[in-house]
Amino acid sequence: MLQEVNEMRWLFSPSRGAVLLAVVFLTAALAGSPAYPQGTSAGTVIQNTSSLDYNNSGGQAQPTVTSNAASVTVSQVASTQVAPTSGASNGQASQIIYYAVTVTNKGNGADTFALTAASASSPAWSVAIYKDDGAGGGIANDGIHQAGENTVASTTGSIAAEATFKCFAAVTVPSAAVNGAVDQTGFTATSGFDGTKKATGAFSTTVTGAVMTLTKSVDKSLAAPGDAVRYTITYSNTGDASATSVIIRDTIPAAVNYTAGSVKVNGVSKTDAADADNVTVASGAITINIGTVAAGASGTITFDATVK
Ligand SMILES: [Ca+2]
Ligand SMILES: [Ca+2]
Repeated sequence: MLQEVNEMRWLFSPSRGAVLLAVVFLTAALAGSPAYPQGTSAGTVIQNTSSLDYNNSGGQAQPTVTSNAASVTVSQVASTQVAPTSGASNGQASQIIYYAVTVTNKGNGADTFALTAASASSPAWSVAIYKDDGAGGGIANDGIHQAGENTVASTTGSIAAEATFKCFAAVTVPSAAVNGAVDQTGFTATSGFDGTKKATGAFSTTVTGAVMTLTKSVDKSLAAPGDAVRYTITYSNTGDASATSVIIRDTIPAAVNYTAGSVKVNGVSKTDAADADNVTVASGAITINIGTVAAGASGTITFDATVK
């Protein structure tokens, strides 16, 4: 932890018009840029003496008279900063959104800040604060949440003036969240030295999600044995996020004979064999591996059969 102890002594001799400044730094600091708190560091003792020179009535210079030292000790002032102060993200049901937050000690002495975060939704969404500590093979203090970084943080721990603490407000979108719902989560860092000094951030999460629909039709409502029929399956993503790992399955009715090699996906013929074209027809069922369907996208599958 960065710690800095400064001792400053001022010697001022106005009669001579000379100013002597002696600054003694007793510093134990990490490598890199030094920490300069807002204002003089708490605990710094500022000492000031005066001196006087004179001659006696006979004109002989007399020894310099030095005053006592007047001392002022700098008191601690608490202050903190949360950055960013706002953020927004989309999230899908059951997804956890991680908002990176940096808390900075803007006071002039070491301080410990209590951290809280809460959802304003009713019922409230689940919110946690995790350290950006590199746990589980992650990278510490990079502002990116890696999978193992799940160490709960209730305070920053003691941090020096101008030092920072990095963490995440982790907002869980409820599994039953409805598309378009918006949650506001507030983050607060409160000084342990002076509880009236706090800083806040506000994070807005909008629920998005994939919504898949599936319709099916056949080109004849009345067909005699031996008649050919064509089935059409239409899939669509009416949501506002991509659907992934989409698989469509169709069990061929027992009263029809499937026409071998008749499956088309968006007009492109597919083989019945289990191969790289993502369509397989086996054991009386058609399996189509669609993969990802973007928001607003749709597609059509057709296959032919003959009524037994
Ligand atoms: Ca990280
Ligand atoms: Ca195939």
